Amino acid sequence: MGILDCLSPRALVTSLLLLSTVTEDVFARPTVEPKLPWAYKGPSRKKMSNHIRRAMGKKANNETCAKTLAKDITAPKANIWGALSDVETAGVVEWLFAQPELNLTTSDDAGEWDNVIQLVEAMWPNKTDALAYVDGTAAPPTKYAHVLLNNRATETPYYADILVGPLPIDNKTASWEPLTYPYNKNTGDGKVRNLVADSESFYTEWVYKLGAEIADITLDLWNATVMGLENDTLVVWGIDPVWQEDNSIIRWDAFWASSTDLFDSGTLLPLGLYFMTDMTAGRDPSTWKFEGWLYNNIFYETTEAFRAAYWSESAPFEKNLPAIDGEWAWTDQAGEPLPLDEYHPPEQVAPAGARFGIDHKENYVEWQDYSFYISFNRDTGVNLYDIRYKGERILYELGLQEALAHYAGIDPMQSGTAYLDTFYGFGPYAFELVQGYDCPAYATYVNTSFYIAETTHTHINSICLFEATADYPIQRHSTDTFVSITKNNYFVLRSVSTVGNYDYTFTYSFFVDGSISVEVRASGYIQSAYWANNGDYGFHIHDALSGSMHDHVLNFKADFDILGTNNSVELMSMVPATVTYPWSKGKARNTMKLERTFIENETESRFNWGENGATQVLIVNEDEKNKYGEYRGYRVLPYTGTSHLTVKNSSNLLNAAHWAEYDLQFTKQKDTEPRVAHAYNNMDTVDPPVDFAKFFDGECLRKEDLVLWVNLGMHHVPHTGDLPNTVMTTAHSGIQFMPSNYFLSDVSRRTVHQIRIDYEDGVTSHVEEFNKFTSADNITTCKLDYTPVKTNHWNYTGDIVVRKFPFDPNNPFFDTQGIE
Ligand SMILES: *[C@@H]1O[C@H](CO)[C@@H](O)[C@H](O)[C@H]1NC(C)=O
Ligand SMILES: *[C@@H]1O[C@H](CO)[C@@H](O)[C@H](O)[C@H]1NC(C)=O
Ligand SMILES: *[C@@H]1O[C@H](CO)[C@@H](O)[C@H](O)[C@H]1NC(C)=O
Ligand SMILES: *[C@@H]1O[C@H](CO)[C@@H](O)[C@H](O)[C@H]1NC(C)=O
Ligand SMILES: *[C@@H]1O[C@H](CO)[C@@H](O)[C@H](O)[C@H]1NC(C)=O
Ligand SMILES: *[C@@H]1O[C@H](CO)[C@@H](O)[C@H](O)[C@H]1NC(C)=O
Ligand SMILES: *[C@@H]1O[C@H](CO)[C@@H](O)[C@H](O)[C@H]1NC(C)=O
Ligand SMILES: *[C@@H]1O[C@H](CO)[C@@H](O)[C@H](O)[C@H]1NC(C)=O
Ligand SMILES: *[C@@H]1O[C@H](CO)[C@@H](O)[C@H](O)[C@H]1NC(C)=O
Ligand SMILES: *[C@@H]1O[C@H](CO)[C@@H](O)[C@H](O)[C@H]1NC(C)=O
Ligand SMILES: *[C@@H]1O[C@H](CO)[C@@H](O)[C@H](O)[C@H]1NC(C)=O
Ligand SMILES: CC(=O)N[C@H]1CO[C@H](CO)[C@@H](O)[C@@H]1O
Ligand SMILES: [Cu+2]
Repeated sequence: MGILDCLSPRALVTSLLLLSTVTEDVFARPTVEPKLPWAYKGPSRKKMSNHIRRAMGKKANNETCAKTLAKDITAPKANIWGALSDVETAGVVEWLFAQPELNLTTSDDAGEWDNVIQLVEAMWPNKTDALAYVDGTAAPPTKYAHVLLNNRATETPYYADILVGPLPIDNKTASWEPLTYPYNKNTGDGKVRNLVADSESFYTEWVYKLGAEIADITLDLWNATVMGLENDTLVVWGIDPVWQEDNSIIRWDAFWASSTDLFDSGTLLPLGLYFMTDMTAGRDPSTWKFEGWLYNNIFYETTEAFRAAYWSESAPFEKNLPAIDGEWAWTDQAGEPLPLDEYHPPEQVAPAGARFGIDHKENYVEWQDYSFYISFNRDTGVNLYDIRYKGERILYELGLQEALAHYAGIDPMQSGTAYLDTFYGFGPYAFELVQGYDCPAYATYVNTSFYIAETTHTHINSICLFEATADYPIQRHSTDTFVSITKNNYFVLRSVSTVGNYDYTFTYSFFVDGSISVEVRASGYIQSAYWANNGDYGFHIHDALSGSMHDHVLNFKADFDILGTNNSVELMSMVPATVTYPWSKGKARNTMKLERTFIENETESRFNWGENGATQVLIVNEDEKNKYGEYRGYRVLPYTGTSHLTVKNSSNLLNAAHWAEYDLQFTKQKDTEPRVAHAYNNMDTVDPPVDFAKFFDGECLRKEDLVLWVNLGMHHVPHTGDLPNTVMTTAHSGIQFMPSNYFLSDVSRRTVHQIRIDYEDGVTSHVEEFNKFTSADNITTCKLDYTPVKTNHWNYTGDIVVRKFPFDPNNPFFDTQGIE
């Protein structure tokens, strides 16, 4: 327990008066050219980018630009956060099948009552071991596999996280043990119940039986049935997570029309009929209880009651319109083309080829003064590690933790829905990117892989890396004698995960001023609601549709290491103040001032962006003051809107997503608290594998290794413009991390992509081009052609699969399916 460790004094609240000493007219012309200091002299691990420069120099100048991908470089250290090799995975799988006590069945042969391997992936190393290797001379941490077993050969099916190793597997040394330390479930045995073990029975046996029972009604309402026959045009699916209050397991399911074309419009076709099932009794479908129908906000406890009401002659049954698929729900070009739209729009090219390097084996990237390692896992997709600027680590880890979409509505389907998306996983759905659309045509791509059913699937070209020039400068200033202006060239890593109906585009950007941003944009199909009676929960957006209100909250881990791991969180607020000054002739002046305070411990470390955005959140190193006595640090600030969960104490989520409750949450870094959630938190919302609220046990946060868990998100009330798909212009949330007194001045001054033009009396007197390397040869080191514009899209292939058991590395095949 940290309470006793917390020896820091009570927060020192100091007020600072900012007395401006600038007296000169800021609009006056400078008499001497300002000498712009390049003041930062941090320890440089090595001269970065020298090898990138050499690689660029080697290029023949008749190469076309489209082919000048990132330069091959060599990572300074192995990527200890990287994926298992094919051989390592195959070794683990073979070994697992040889352990009789695990009683495993191969996925192809397994039914609902067999134990299967759900997941095999690299176990992430403890930070302490990782740093000893990355920063020191220690050997790389011993490799283990994180395996998730789906144990269904029992009345009480459960998932079990286990650790297998060391790797590579050797029959003499290999062993497995329950993996418990990263989780905090009360039972603490690395197991969580499986509430979806009988999904197949549910969606076939149970649903088809009910579908047949009310076929007379569905035929009359919609000329459609769901009975497991060829002519089914209805589909049934329901809430997630299932209701788990009071030791009962209840589901609500809804009837939807099937989409009638290749488009994925199913979530736009609700029909307004719902039913309840109580599955508390166990796994056998004969023990499940049908609990009633809901239509038009009227609940019928039995099918007989529903049928009687439906066909009643005395009290005519009120039928509502069904949602009907059509062009309104399809995404292809439609309508009169826009003026001049047939001409090609402007396009960026990379005339010198890529100006960055990647070690494809280690997934290590260098761009200008930045470097980082890429990691990829099933649950959360991309995570970045050891993000450095000029060799100095800024962040140990940065990446998505969990994403929820919490709906509400008059009906139990919308009311009961609060998706926790890592259940489905961001890794399995990080599909191949579309060149020239998701990323510029000149981007460099990285493959990613995930394990499923004794195979490894590779998403080809699923992460892209590229440089771009913003359509606005990073700096400018004009006077009546000169203008100085600098391009905003920045570097991007992007991946897109399509989890069900929604496409999340994740963008990590690195800027020349030392700032870093994380953004998420959403597109794809909304999950709509049936409109009847839903006016308090969404706009009426189509004949039978309500744009079902929902919150998106996406949690990111930002493990800052500012000049070491001893960091503190300083809050600096601008506050209104009434102050009498020696010069104010005894009069109080209404003005404002700064208030500074430190977050002392985990009892006060969860909070929201304050009113009026007046509070700066600074992660500083109190032992690293700059020469003016200010702490060097990084500031965290919203880039575009963010959100936390509106619902308090959600009946759907109970203890499964306490991470969504605030905008910003700081904890002390611990190897036992590596992730905000477990992918199967939705299987036990009362006592989930990871209950984030338990992270807050009062530990000290002054001069400690800190982790920020920050939420991005959107309060989404879909309007007509969300049809057919939500658009990424506005479905957008982002956060920035910016240096705050970290350098002695703006480090973007180093870029040569700036210019100063002096002029007087209508005549240009001097043009200072800072890029001294602008000979024609250097500008065009590759042949500019229009290849990027005409990207060949016939090479989009989808995922490649390699069978692991039996191991068959030489016969890869194509199959793009996240989870079978
Ligand atoms: C935690 O911080 C609060 C507020 O600064 C303070 O009241 C409390 O005493 C601190 N707890 C410990 C254990 O230091
Ligand atoms: C590029 O130039 C080199 C050397 O002049 C030549 O060997 C090579 O064939 C040329 N390549 C193309 C694609 O024209
Ligand atoms: C092993 O699993 C099978 C189903 O795959 C089951 O029938 C059998 O009872 C299980 N054996 C043990 C010892 O649990
Ligand atoms: C990682 O840290 C946890 C918690 O301290 C510990 O239980 C575990 O053994 C460590 N793992 C390794 C490989 O040292
Ligand atoms: C390890 O054990 C398995 C199962 O008993 C066996 O098939 C395999 O050949 C063994 N491997 C080695 C290297 O001994
Ligand atoms: C009902 O659907 C069937 C096809 O499933 C179609 O042949 C029939 O014309 C439809 N009836 C009406 C009234 O639309
Ligand atoms: C589908 O076929 C079954 C069996 O022939 C029939 O009972 C049902 O009415 C059909 N459904 C529709 C929508 O026509
Ligand atoms: C991605 O996978 C494809 C297909 O296996 C392969 O051709 C390509 O070289 C891989 N790309 C990288 C960067 O490894
Ligand atoms: C971090 O703080 C601890 C004690 O709070 C101290 O022992 C350690 O030397 C500090 N580390 C650095 C790099 O200053
Ligand atoms: C949350 O709601 C449940 C009932 O749904 C209640 O038992 C529990 O006490 C509530 N918790 C809090 C912190 O309000
Ligand atoms: C390009 O710029 C470099 C300096 O980086 C210079 O040495 C070289 O002569 C220039 N020209 C060519 C053709 O590389
Ligand atoms: C890079 C690559 O795979 N290019 C292939 C794209 O597809 C065409 C055929 O459509 C092949 O000829 C190229 O080799
Ligand atoms: Cu949304």
